[in-house]
Amino acid sequence: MNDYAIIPRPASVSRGEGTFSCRGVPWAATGGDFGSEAGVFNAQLAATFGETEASAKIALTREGAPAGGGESFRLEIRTDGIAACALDPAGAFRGLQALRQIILSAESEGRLAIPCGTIEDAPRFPWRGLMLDCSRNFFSVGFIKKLLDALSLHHVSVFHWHLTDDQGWRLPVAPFPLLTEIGSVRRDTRAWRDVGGFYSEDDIREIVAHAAERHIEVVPEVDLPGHASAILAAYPELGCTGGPYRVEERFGVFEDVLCAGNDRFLDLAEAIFDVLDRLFPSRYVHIGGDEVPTTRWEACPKCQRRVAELGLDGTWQLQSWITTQLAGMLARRGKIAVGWDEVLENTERFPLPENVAVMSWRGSKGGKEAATRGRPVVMSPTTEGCYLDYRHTDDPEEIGRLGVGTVRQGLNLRPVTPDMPPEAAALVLGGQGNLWTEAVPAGRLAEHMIFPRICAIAEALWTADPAADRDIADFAARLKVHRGRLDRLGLNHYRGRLE
Ligand code: TNX
Repeated sequence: MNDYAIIPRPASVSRGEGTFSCRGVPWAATGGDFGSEAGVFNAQLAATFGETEASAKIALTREGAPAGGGESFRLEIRTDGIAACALDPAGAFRGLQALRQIILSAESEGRLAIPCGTIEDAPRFPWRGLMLDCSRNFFSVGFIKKLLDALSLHHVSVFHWHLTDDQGWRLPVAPFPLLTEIGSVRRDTRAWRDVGGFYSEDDIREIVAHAAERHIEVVPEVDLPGHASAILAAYPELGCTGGPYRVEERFGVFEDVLCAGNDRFLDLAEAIFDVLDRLFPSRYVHIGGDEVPTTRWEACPKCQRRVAELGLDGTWQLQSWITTQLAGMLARRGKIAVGWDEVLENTERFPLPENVAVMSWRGSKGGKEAATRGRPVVMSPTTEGCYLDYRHTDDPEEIGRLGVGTVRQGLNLRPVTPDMPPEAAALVLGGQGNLWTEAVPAGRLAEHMIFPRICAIAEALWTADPAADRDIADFAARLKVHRGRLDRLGLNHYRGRLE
């Protein structure tokens, strides 16, 4: 078993002589070369153990750092002090999070000494993400900040923020005020009440800053042109039939999507991207593109006029035209569009633009195809444990079926499939777990769905272990210790067997 029981498993751990005594040691680092990282680390520990003065015993330094820079780090625990060494702030922060894990378990087990040793580490993939659906259920700023803090403990680097869907629109877009006024509220038919909410620009800035301090990039998603009931409820003229529409109170895939023949749709997209451009520093903007039925487009004179004007072979090619329009708008803002793997389809007349990254969810075949076609790829296949809304199971009868997930699947996530040519493999940015929230309100249940599966996914994306099946026993042994950390942070987690 790996010493220190860190998740994700570090590339190398070597044990030294003796121990670092933590008796009376204030858990706070002095900034050295990385003031902001020390500040966040100190605040994280203060939130758990109470405020203390910074101690010279934990230092941040460029000296002795691994040459790679970026997120790579070296953590040294000696009898007389601890040093997190990195060339870049991201590496210093990741090193401090490994240390936070060590401290959390020493404290929660009441241990008075930490064994000396050195950890050297660097990630395999840059994109190690979690997606949270804040449309089907609304999640408060406080919940998201707590979650980001927990994710940062596992070196997660991307928070994919699903901001819009049929059941609620969460993003203020000034030229279209009804999006939030009408589109953010739905009827909860089971509870007999209206539910919803949206984020103010200040809320969004607060979350983006909180994430950035933890070296987590926030990638916003606005799902177009499907999953659009909330938009249509606010602006019925953007639909093919003119409505009436309502913010959906049911879950599923709906035939009413944005009208592809109406230029106001493009104005709306421009306005949305202006807001996203202003509030989100990430180079990536997710444009959705999943599950878009063409039923309404088939019967809509305006859409059919568009089909004729563009000289398409048929209605089914309209979505690929929309993708090129949206990707073009983002390219003009210096952004890269990300789409669900449906954007790969029907691209005979409008090829997938160069600047579109593909998120593979219906298995990994879309991702493989996208990378082979030269596009960047993020893997989050339903088939490999990435769907955190799927119920946990340890029942051998159920394992492998769609709709259930296991920790082992997450641990065995392989964003680069063995049959990918090297040029394609080089385009795989990484992967992520997705928490869709049709059945998951904010709070204890959401945490239970996320943990510990995200710990396993984070490990699969961080470590470069080429073994076909990762060592579940080794992971399980570390997780046993790690659960104490999750408990100490007040995070709920699934406690079943790790099948
Ligand atoms: C499919 S994954 C969806 C979501 C649902 C999810 C439920 C994807 C791009 N679309 O709209 O919430 O399944 O598992």
